[in-house]
Amino acid sequence: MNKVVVIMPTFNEAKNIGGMIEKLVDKEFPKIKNAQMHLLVVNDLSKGKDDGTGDIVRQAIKSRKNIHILEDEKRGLGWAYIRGMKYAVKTLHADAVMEMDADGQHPPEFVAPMVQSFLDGADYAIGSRYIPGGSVPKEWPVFRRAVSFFGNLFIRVVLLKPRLHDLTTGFRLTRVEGVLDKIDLDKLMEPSRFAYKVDLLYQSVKSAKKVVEVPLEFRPRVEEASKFSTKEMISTFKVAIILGIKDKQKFFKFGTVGFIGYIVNALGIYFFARLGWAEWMIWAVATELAIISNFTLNNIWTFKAEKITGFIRLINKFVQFNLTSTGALVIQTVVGTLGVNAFGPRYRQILLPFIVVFLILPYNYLMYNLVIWRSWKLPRFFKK
Ligand SMILES: Nc1nc2c(ncn2[C@@H]2O[C@H](COP(=O)(O)OP(=O)(O)O)[C@@H](O)[C@H]2O)c(=O)[nH]1
Ligand SMILES: [Mg+2]
Repeated sequence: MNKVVVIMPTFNEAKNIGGMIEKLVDKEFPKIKNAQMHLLVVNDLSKGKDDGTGDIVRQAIKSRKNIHILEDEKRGLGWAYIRGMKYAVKTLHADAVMEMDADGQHPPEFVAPMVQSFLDGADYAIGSRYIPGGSVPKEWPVFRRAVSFFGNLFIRVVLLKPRLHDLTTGFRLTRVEGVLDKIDLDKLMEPSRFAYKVDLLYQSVKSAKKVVEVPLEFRPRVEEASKFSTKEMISTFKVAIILGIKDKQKFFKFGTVGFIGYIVNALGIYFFARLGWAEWMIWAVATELAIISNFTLNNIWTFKAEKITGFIRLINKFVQFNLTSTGALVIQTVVGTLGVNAFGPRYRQILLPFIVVFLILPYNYLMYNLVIWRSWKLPRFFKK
């Protein structure tokens, strides 16, 4: 049976944790029949002012087999999750982990649908406040709602993730195999802050084949005050912007490599013509040199994270690369010919940049990401 570990970070949550354990572990867990449910509390100690959250958990552990606790000096929310996730994978052998708050804002009855989506094949489930069925607390003033909504919208745009609606939620489920085990937790950005969420989401969505959003009714806090602050918000935006730029860096590299390919092509034509080669040979060899240059530079630079290695694989991929390049040739020839027929030969030079920018570049970028280096995952409906 699949094992799901709910990781719950706590920092002075003595007023909330007892009730949470009763509702989650005693009431909700037994309702989930087809997964083995565990709770892992990651408690950060508050020097001198600790409210005894850990003692309450240890008391609860005495009469229950599926609760665990990790306790340490306070290092921040991201670190708590990192420690928790490592422990859940290595020691508890979890098949999936969940992120969940201790303060009642994530109602325990919303755990079951998340687990169900995992059992139905989801690799990453996002507890979403901004899809039908989800909500933010009615008690929230307009300003707080606006900050949450627009903050989210901003991150959706910056990260180019318009299909996802809640990128800052703290209620999520991650499959270990193929998703969590692909992430280097020691290298998360801003691990001491709430901003860890954005990097973790970004990396998880990259590896997850099936991402689903499950409605979450986000509730007001039961007791005590939130630990979220303007500082946390700013660092969250910062992480989103850095990740967004990193994503576009790849496109910039792709463009640069394409430009170098163009220079190689032009130089080839120039030199081979001076050598007095047959016309078709000049073009064929110069074009192939550009293809070789594009393939090599993209492999070691643009797509270095997905670098193709090994002689046989390189040859295979290089043949594929030539085929997709032929596709570009066909597009350019067909659209160029049609365009000149429609508008007249005077438009030949004007058509070229349009064809390159609006058709060839997107086509190549798509092919490289989907077929050659496979850094994008196809959405499910393309698959059998
Ligand atoms: N272990 C640990 N837990 C934390 C820390 N900061 C916040 N938490 C816990 O993370 C959860 C979410 O924090 P909360 O203050 O409610 O943030 P909000 O829901 O965004 O307003 C709660 O269960 C907190 O107890 C921390 O530094 N360490
Ligand atoms: Mg909270």
